[in-house]
Amino acid sequence: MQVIKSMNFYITTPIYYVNDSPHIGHAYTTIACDVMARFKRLDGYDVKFLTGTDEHGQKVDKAAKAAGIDPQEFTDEVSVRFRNLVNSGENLLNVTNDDFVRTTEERHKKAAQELWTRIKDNGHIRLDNYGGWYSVRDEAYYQEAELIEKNGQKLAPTGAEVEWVEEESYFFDLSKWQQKLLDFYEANPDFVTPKTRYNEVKSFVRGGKEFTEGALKDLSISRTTFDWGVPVPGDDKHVMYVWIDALTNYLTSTGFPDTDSDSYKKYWEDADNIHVVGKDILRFHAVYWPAFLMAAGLPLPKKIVAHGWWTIEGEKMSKSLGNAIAPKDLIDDFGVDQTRYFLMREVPFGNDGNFSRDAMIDRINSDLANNIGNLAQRTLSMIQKNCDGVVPQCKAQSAESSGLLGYIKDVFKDFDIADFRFDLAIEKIITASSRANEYLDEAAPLKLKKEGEMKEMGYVLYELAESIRQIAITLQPFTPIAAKKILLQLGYKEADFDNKYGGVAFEQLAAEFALKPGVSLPKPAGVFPRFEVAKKEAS
Ligand code: ME8
Repeated sequence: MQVIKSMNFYITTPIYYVNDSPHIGHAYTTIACDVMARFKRLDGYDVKFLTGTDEHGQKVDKAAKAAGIDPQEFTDEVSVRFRNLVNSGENLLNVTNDDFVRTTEERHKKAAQELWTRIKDNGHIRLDNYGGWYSVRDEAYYQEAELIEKNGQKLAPTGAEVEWVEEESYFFDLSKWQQKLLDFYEANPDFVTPKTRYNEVKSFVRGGKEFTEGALKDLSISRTTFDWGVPVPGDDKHVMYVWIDALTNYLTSTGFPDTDSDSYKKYWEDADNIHVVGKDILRFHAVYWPAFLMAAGLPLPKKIVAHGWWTIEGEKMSKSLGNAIAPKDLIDDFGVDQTRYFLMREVPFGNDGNFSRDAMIDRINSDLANNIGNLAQRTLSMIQKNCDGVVPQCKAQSAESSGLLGYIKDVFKDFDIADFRFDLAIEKIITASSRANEYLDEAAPLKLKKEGEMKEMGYVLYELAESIRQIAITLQPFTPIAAKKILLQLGYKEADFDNKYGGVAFEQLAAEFALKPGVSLPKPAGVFPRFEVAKKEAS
């Protein structure tokens, strides 16, 4: 039996800007974090999962002005769209976040001001004048040398428009952290995942292949030309740069600045704390954030995980193409479990991915309906019809290490999502299910029945039902609704899900928790319907 761990696990999504409507890219990060959070709970960890909205800065201020309303009213309205994706609203994505932080909340302003004060008190902030390029879309400063020219216009390397900004500004002495950051990366080679991104970050801080002193410039961290932000402590003329404000959200939710609180100790000081982000914002998380924290004398997160970018039917998502897909549309069309499954299955985490309806329909039908769904439906209805709806007897060694169950035991040995490779964990589940389907065909329980081999038939059905139990346990983080339905059809009760694990814990994969012969099962019902293209697409 697996030993229950007492480790704390804290996982966060980026906090999303409220100037945009949620799309598949936001849903992807949030679902990935949820799958990991559920996985860790089922594995015995004490988990905290945080998401939220980034509500300050010039970009949001401009969007509010364009809508003709006060920024607070604007953010109150639009942050609901993001809240409705998660557990703090309608929960369209069926996720299990424990908190939702909005940067306009008092608790957050307090945390951001405290972080600023600590950095300032440690001598790392000074007042000066800033003159340079700023992109509102990226909420980022760029050096002249980084800019690209297109049709005579200067643009950020991301293609965003830039404007020349000159104002009094507070500066963070980022240039002084170059060597300390490099030492830190060297000592913590797993700080950034995947490895290619780790190398990218190191190279950025080094200033290229060879170490270039001064590659990191001091960072302007306050603005005076608008006021939609957290006021700088002791100087109300300035608001904080939106990124120093936003990054602090990860501390806010742990109770910071109350560093004596249990939750701060548990989830910031003594946790495996991980920030999951898209590759677009890796630099902020893997360079600025550790430097801010070191300067404030606070512990650093354990890991930054960067994922790739989704395109839609081969095209970049963009406002001008109008091709962004709203998570709600996907869920309405395909179902929430199916959407979660597809996004986690389709790309190796870290790589870019492409969404296409055809690929989605193919996955739903081949993996979920024809493979897992069919296995459960065929097996459970045979038990219903031929075994009086009661778990049949097993061979003495069935739950041990022979035949189908031996094979499945090997597949699920040390079941894990290593390096955020959701696709590989799912592959194991599909391998187990495919083998069970083959066994069903080979062992042909109905043929055994015809031949009067009722006992043998029972043995085969027992092995299949027990395999399905293990498949459903491992499916829980990915497709929680269907996995639970299957487990209920195998005799589990509601109370088995309402516990600290959030479901049937992975320790129950062990043989000692195998199905008990004689237990009566409810009538089965299909859990993964086929997606009928003609019917749906025509409507
Ligand atoms: O950057 N593919 O917020 P944001 C995959 N507020 N993921 C995508 C995506 C795509 N096409 N588009 C967006 C911000 N994302 C800041 C973060 S954190 C302290 C502050 C996801 O609303 C991805 O996770 O622009 C990306 O990092 C995030 O949305 C950016 O969200």
